[in-house]
Amino acid sequence: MAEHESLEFGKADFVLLDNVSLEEFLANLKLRFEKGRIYSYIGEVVVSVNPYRAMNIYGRDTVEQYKGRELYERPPHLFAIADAAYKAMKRRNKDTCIVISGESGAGKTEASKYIMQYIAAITNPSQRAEVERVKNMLLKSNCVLEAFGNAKTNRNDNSSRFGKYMDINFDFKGDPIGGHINNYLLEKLVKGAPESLLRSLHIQKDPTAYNYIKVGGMIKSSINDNAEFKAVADAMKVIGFTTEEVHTVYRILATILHLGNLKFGSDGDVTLIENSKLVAVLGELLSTKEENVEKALLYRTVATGRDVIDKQHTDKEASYGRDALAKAIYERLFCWIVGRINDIIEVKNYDARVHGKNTVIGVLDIYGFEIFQNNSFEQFCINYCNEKLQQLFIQLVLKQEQEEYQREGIPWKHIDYFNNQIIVDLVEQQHKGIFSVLDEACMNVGKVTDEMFLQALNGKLAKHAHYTSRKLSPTDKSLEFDRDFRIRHYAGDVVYSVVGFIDKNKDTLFQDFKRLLYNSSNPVLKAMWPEGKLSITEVTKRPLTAATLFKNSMISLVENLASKEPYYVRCIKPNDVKSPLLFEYERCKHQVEYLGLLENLRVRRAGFANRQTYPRFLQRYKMISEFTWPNHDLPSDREAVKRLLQGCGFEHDVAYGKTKVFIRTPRTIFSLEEQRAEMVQRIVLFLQKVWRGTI
Ligand code: AD9
Ligand code: MG
Repeated sequence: MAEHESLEFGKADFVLLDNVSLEEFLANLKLRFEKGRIYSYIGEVVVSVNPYRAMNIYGRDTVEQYKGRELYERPPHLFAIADAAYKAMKRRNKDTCIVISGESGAGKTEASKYIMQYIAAITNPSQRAEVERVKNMLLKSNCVLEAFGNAKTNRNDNSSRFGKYMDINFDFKGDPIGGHINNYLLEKLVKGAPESLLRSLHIQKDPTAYNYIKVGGMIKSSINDNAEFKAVADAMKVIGFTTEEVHTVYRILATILHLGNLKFGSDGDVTLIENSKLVAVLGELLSTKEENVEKALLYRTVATGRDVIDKQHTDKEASYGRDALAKAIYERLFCWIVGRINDIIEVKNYDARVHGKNTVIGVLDIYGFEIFQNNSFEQFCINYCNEKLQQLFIQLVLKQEQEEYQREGIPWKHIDYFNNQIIVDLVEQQHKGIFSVLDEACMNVGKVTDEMFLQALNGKLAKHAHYTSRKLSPTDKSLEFDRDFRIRHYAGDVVYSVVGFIDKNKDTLFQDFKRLLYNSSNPVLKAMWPEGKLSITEVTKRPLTAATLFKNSMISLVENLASKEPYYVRCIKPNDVKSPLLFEYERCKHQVEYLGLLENLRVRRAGFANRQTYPRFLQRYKMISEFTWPNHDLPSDREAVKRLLQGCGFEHDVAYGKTKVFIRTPRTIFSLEEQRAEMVQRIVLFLQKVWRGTI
């Protein structure tokens, strides 16, 4: 329970509510939001409501207040959870992670930045230059990644279009020594993507001169382009990008803009480029010959038996190829930037044999659950990712917790919750899952259409409780025949349009483009396209599909998180109009429901904050009781622990399982820790006296 807060701000920890009901939960959340208390706890889970205004709660003085404190000693704050994760890592030498979830615009990315900032602020007390350097890199890398990976959407002006998981590595002293970033599925929509950055290139003053910016349709945004651009340029320099690399980045961005303006037409049987002057510009930007650019745009080299022939595109194919190229270039650029940042921030010169194990805090900031007017393959992947994370949360917080009480024979009334495994399976299961059906459709290049893919889904999933389509529910007018299917996600129903699923899932970039870019005389560009060195006859192997790559990366992400001690931040978006005053009740209620916060609270209220095996407990605390110090003569460790806790007056706050003791409130642990520290001090003083011969 968090102290130092008056009740006029509501209950700082939902555990203290008089009744666990949705109404009480929301009333408390609303009251706190209105009083400017944007953070609350459910035990150790932080619930955060986006304030949509600058809060004066992240400064140096606040950092000092939270540094080294226990969670319940101060009002709820992100800093407290960051400190808890940091302490757990330091004290127990354990890898920890902070998982931030919530829907688009709920405040995840901001939260991840405050957490990073806190960790940077509390580490390196001895001001080692190397640690300062690493910290600076970690913070700066964020700015660069956001510039390239975020976009304005109608839900968030600065929406992350990629998922990010960042590991921060620490040395034995707890100072950061490096890091690593994993990025997940950058939404390859050039439209609207790095708009502010593209515009800042000043190729032509009027941004509407570029088709790719125009399709984005959101020229106005709240972000200050020039300042932003300069910040990014500076950050890249600080991180260690060379001048040549930075120039290449600009050239690539300019290339993308120009590509968007290329027009194809036909003259009889011949496809041609109408504004051919642009081809020369592209050749120059890509450090390659103009005629090679033209050829790659208009022709495709195909191997037929032993012959290799150039096949001309139709103008439609050529336009398609152009867009695919622009997206692919952008995605490559982004992955290359992440790779470069990783090269620079990775842990160097750390010898575990000399310095001990290096430990990790992972911070996951991944796109939130999304429902747009029009939902496509990207939303499908994003929402699948959220199902995976919800499953992990269920596994760790709800399921394992309850199973452990059962195993240990602690009296426990089971708490019901919706297990979303069935939806995870619907997407990822071998053979029957949606990804498998999609991959199968993509095997038959050119023959299977999006509609046929939908028919295949209808055939396979007709009976699935979480899947439907117009064919399966003919009366449902909100679904279009041959286009839509609906998934009942844990967070709500989403209708997806199959249009584009097949194209987006395949690696559709013509090999000719890869060769073109690999043969660039710009070494940075060349390095981005290593597979372009394969000759035409070598490229028969089918690349993995986007769905398979994404599924694999999600599975390994979840494995990685599950191996660490998790801390959770659950973000809530109070309204859709970015208002600091509005708490839209129904919207918030929906989020509280699907985030499973009530179940979380029920388990927490019935549960125990801490558990330890009897021997481990004794090892740590035996010095505080005359019955156990230096050794006990009771029949079992279990009895000894009982005796110790009775002696301290904590009997009411604990339960004795088969192998572990369970402690209900953190306060008890804190008190045990204090007594221990006091005893250790006394013992040390005593021993010093013995050594000096004064006793
Ligand atoms: V998305 O899934 O990437 O589209 P996020 O990451 O959940 O989304 P983000 O952190 O970008 O949302 O927050 C959206 C906006 O809310 C920010 O740009 C801020 O204007 C605002 N925000 C969020 N958290 C805070 C905060 N702690 N203090 C002030 C905030 N403003
Ligand atoms: Mg974000």
